[in-house]
Amino acid sequence: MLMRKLLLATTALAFAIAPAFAEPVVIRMVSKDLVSTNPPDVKHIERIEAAMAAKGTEIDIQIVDLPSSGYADALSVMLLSGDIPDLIYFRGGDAKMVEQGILEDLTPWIEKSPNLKAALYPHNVERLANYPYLLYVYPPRMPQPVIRKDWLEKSGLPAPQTVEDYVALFTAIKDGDFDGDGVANTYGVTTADNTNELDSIFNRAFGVTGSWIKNEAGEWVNARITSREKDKIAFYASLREKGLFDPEYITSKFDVKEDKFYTGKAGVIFGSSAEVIDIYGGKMRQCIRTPSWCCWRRPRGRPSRAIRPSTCPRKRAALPCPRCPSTRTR
Ligand SMILES: [Ca+2]
Repeated sequence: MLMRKLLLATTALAFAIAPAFAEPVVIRMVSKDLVSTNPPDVKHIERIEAAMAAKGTEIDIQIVDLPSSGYADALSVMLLSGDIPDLIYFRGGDAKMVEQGILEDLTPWIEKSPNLKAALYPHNVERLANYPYLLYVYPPRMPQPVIRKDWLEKSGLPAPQTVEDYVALFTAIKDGDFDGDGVANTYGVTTADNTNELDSIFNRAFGVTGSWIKNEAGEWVNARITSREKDKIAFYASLREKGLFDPEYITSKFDVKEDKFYTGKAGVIFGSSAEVIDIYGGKMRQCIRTPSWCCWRRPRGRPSRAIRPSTCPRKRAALPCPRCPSTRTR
C-alpha cells in the first residue's frame, strides 16, 4: 500500500508524493461528486494515471463511490466500519478520525515532495504545523458580496466601504424598485443557512478579528461570547427589522439564495470564490437579456402573446420562470 490512510483534498497533489514502483500501485480514493459512473470523472482519472506513468510512477486509481447527498454521513459510516480508502475528501468529521488514529501525519510526506511543498500557501504551512492531517491547497476562501452593476448605478451610490455605506445601499435596493415591477419587493441582501457570509464583510468592522480574541480584561476568549459579537448580531437584527436582510435566509439553501438574486428578490448575495462569482455573472447576463426579465413580449401593433418557451431567456439559463409552466418549479 502506497500511503495508508493519507488524507488529501486534491488527487493530483497526492500523487506528487508517490514513490516510483515497478507495478501499478492501487490507490483507492473517495471524494464528493467523484463517481465511477460519470464518464468525465473516469477520463480525468485516466489522464492523471497516464501523466504519472509518463513520469515513471505507475498508479491505479480506484474511485470509491459515495452519494453526493449526505456524503459526510456516508463517509463517516464507511470509515467507522473499517473501510478506509487511501485518499479521503472530508466535509467535516475528520477530527474524530484523527482521534481514532486512522489518519496519516502528512509532514514527512510533504517534506519529501518538492512539488507539493512548493505549492503550499503560507496559510497551508501554518495549518499543517497545528494539524498535519488535512490539506486544502487553495487560496483562502472569503465570501465576497456581489450586485448587478446596473442596480448599483441605479442606486447612485459608490461601492460600499463602511457599515453605513452598506446600510445605505441595502436601503436603496429595498426602496428603489430596481426591477421595475412597481412593488418594493427586493431585499437588500440575502444569505444561505446562516449569517457567516455577512460575517465576511462585517466581522472586522465590529472588531471580531479572529475565533479567539482578547476581552476587556486582556484574557483570550472565544469571539462568540464577546460584546463585539453581540453588537454585530444586534446590527444584523436591525437589518432584518428594517426589511433590508431577507428573514428567510435561515431556511434557504445556496440554490434558493442564488435564485433570489437572479429573480430580483435580493440585490446582494455572496460568492464563495471567483469561480462561483463568474457563474453568477454568466447566469445573470442570461436573465437580464430582456429588460423585463420576462418571457412575455408585446410586439408593436399586435396583441400580447407569449413567446415560445424555447426562446425564454430564463429557461435557457435553467432558471424557473413564472410564465413557463415547464420551469415553474425545479
Ligand atoms: Ca420591485
